[in-house]
Amino acid sequence: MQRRKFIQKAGLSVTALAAVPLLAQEIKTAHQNTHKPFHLTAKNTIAPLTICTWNFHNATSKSWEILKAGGSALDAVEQGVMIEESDLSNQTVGKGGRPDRDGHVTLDACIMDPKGNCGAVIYLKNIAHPIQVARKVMEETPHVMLAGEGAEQFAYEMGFKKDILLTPQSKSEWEAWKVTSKYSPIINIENHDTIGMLAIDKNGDISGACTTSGMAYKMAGRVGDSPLIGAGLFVDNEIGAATATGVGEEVVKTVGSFLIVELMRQGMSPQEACEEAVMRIVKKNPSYSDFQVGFIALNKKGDTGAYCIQPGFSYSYYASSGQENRPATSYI
Ligand code: SD4
Repeated sequence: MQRRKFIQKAGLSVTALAAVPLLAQEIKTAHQNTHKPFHLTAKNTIAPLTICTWNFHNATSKSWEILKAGGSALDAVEQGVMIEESDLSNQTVGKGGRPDRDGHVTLDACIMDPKGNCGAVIYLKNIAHPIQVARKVMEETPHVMLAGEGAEQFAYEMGFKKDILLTPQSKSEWEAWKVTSKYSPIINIENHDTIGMLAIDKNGDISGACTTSGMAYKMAGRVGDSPLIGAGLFVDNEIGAATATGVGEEVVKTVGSFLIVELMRQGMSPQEACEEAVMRIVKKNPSYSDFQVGFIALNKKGDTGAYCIQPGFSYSYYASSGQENRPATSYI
């Protein structure tokens, strides 16, 4: 009712508003009511809880270990995703990631805490744990994002060691690609491994992290959604959080993770919100059947959801009920 009233009255011209201060006050009140923080009741809340994109059970195991011991959601997501950053067989995250088309491994990551603070690194070379650097950007600088050489320089100043990120496996695959393949921005739908992780700690506080080497054989300098707050990851401690995997360009165009959190604010469940975010992409892009995008989300109560374009996406879930690989439903 309040909302309808606000919409009707918002249709009045600015001059009319200025001339009727009482009405302006009413609108302000209605606006405040409409945007009243949406608090989910603590009743039936599942916490602690951790989820991540794909079946990265080692990552949720690590994250759960921290949460179970009473650790913060922020530590849980940072250390959880670091498991994948260290895993050389994961060719979409950290060391061992596939390079760009010029043979350089460039990493993107971001992290967000319950207070809404965030940090990100973009196009970071030679550092094995971009998520840790992202956290340092959040905690040790007045900025939220550092890119390229500046990010690398900052990492060395923070004590990180230079590392060679291109493994023999990724190097030989890249060399084969140079001979047989041409550049295509479409990720093979079977070939996604970016990790986005969300967690709620015992205090009910939410954090998130996302880390990737991005699209294989991308153009030099290309940045996807994963380090962009709002696109690859968004956390609002009053509402919930969301994160993405898949073709970053599509996620950026719809500001997918922010969209999901806002839809949850308006009353959607995490599942409904993920579905709506995928639908926005599908509606805008007629070639949706050629690429994958998947979202996962949780709300303050600990309800979770996931949705994607192509079949085959799942997420790892860990709460006091145990660890599960939960398959996501898909548009196709
Ligand atoms: C990107 N979203 O850079 C990432 C890629 C990805 O699984 O998610 N791969 O566009």
